[in-house]
Amino acid sequence: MKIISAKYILTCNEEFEILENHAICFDEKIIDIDTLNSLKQKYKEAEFIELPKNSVILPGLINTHLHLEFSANKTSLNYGSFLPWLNSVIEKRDELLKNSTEHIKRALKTLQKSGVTTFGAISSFGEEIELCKKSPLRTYFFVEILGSRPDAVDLLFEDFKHRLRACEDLEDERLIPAISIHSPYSTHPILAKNALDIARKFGYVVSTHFMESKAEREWLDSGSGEFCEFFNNFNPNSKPINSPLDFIELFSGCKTLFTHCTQAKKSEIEKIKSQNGSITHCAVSNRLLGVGRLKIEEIDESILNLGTDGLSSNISLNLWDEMRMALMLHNDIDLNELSKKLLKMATINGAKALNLEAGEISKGKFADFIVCELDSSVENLAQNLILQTKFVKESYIKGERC
Ligand code: MCF
Ligand code: FE
Repeated sequence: MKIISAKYILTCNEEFEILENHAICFDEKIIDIDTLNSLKQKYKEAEFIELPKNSVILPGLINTHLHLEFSANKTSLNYGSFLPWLNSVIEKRDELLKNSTEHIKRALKTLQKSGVTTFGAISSFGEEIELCKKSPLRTYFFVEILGSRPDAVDLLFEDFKHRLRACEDLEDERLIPAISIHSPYSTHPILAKNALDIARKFGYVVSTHFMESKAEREWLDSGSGEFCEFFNNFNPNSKPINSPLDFIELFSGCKTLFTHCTQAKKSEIEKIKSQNGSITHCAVSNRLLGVGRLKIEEIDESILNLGTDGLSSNISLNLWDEMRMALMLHNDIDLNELSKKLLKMATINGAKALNLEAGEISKGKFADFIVCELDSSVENLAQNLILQTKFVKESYIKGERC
């Protein structure tokens, strides 16, 4: 049992309470929160961790959506518009995957140093699983399934189950199997249904890319737009395989993170919410792929969480960089209000979306927290943390320093 105290504790709870000159008593979980004196009185045998005077404790950050596999990318892919990007991914994929090990290791280090304690890795091929297993961070390993040809469904499903089994074999508290249905334009509903049956049976969390681009909107609504040419290259007379609302319905009963949603309609967002799902916002990725800004001010804050997406559509996997960029991108929202909202998206809301008992400094939650050093008034703490933090001083996961 340990006690740690700080000038400020940003609880990131629903009310966004900030405690001044308080301390936390913890083992694997948070046992108690009070003034240092009362905790020392109450838990006499606990070891005391002394921090510098200007320390701030907050929950470990949660990056709910990234693709480690494409970590080798710097300048290989085309940015600015979705279809040219997608075509460049298909063209450069093998090259990017070939020598990615060192890049993935570096990416995992960045996550750790920046204060991420949990992340969601979307995995198309599964090669990065051993590196995730070695990392001290909690990984939700989203085994991805995709493919639109009905005649390939059986083969693709077998391959998916094989990759999922490999993940299940390594499962422990820090490597959690999860499922990713790539998107409504790329995944046949039978394939999606089969994978989602497994998710429901084992209670796996699910992630999907949804309504990311105008091209996706036009294709799913009317079989028109840029995806028409894209699919006709593979198969003349292609038609969309999912309708947006039916696609969302497939996920009912599964805890699902719908990523991007930049082109989603109000009715679709309402349906996601009514199914207890959440929306993952990837601000930089959306900007780089030219898919429009997610109007976060129009969406219920509690269903929003934050991801960086991969280095295939970002220049950094550091969630502080992402929050800084999001502050600039959503330039009509009050700076301090947006700062608080982003910090909640990156902590408590990420945890809720992943069904994880963490993401806030509250009794009974896992002792996953980080320590930053910052001189700031309490009023501007949220915005100053985002503006000034690149790396954190310390990270604790399940009460252990890493
Ligand atoms: O989230 C971004 C943009 N939207 C869709 N897919 C991806 C993103 N970053 C990487 N991807 C991957 C996806 O997992 O790119 C491939 C899939 O493996 C595109 S489908 C050929
Ligand atoms: Fe993605």
